[in-house]
Amino acid sequence: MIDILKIAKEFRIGGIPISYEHFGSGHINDSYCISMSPESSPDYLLQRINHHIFTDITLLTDNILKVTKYISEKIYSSEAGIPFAELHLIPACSSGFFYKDSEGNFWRMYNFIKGSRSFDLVPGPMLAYEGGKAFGLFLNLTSGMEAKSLEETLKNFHNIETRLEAFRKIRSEDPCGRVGETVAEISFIEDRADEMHTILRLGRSGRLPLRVTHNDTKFNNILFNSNNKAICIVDLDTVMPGYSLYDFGDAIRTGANTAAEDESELQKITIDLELFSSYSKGFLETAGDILTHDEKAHLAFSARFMTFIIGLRFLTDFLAGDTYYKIRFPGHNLQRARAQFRLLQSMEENTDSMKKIISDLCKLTF
Ligand code: ADP
Ligand code: GN1
Ligand code: MG
Repeated sequence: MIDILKIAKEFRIGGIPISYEHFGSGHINDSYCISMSPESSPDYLLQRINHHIFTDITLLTDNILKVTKYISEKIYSSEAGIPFAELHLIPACSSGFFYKDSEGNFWRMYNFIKGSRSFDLVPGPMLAYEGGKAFGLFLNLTSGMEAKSLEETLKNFHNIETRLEAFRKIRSEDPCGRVGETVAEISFIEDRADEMHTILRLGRSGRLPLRVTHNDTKFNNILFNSNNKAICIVDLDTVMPGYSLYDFGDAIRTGANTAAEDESELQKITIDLELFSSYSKGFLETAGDILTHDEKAHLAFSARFMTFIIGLRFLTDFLAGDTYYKIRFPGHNLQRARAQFRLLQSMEENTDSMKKIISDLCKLTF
């Protein structure tokens, strides 16, 4: 049993940690909200970092320090009033901003954003709009940072070429004998594989600017206050050089879906055009000024792309024997992949409407 409160004391916190609660529904790290005594002391968010995935914790931490510092300076120096709460890492008592325990686990701590909550499913268009504004603002605020000033915490994270290569390798090796169950999903992937190189090709031909991007813009990585205003972007492990289209697309994948990411009843899964429109409106209000014509022209496609690549990763992990994502039951990754592919089909059926929504919002024809 890991003694969470003991680990919390390895950080420079005000007060005494007295209780904790397992927090969040992420697939990679483990998060705990730490409550303190006296009650007036602020709470903290303690996280065990998955070091099998993030193998260079120093590099990861340096990236997070750079980004949180940059955003905090913007928040404090802005006269216009940036509506974000400040997020920062808490120093470890020994040195640096993480702690390695005797079993080799890596831990870090953030200030807990008081009174905040996140949503796995978007409760309605107003929150989608707020979420869009928040991720757009994140992109806008970090647009002054040199993308290359950050390291790649996970190489080729959204690179479709390497993701397809990994998938095809596992498919041919079939280490767990699961390929037989996934024949339909495999042909679904291969039918779309070529088109899904669009963003990579645009990027390589210099038509997409490399930016500081978040790269994991799941809706539950936005914190909202009790008035349902978005006040913070969290989960900064994958903030690194990338394309804005990845951030927009991944947010739509979870932020405009009528069902959960792993919904088993596929008929419940569709792209909700009202949520799509609201998220896009918010995003373009805060990021529209910095985006290029090519970026805007591919926003609708990016939603299909990110849904495809995440479905591909779930299926690859299923075939590999569930080594990457946490699962709650056997077959969970296959169920997640099927849900993503159903969502992608719904997006394909609604491609014209999605494109029209974006071009109307941008007042441009693509
Ligand atoms: P994971 O990698 O597991 O998704 P996150 O960093 O996203 O981890 O944290 C999990 C959840 O914890 C988030 O979805 C959010 O609800 C909550 N959370 C994360 N950071 C904070 C914070 N600093 N203050 C309050 N809640 C937070
Ligand atoms: C993982 O940690 P979490 O749950 O926010 C994954 C994302 C996927 C997401 C799918 C580092 O994010 O890339 O989009 O699951 N993060 C990493 O739900 O692989
Ligand atoms: Mg998260």
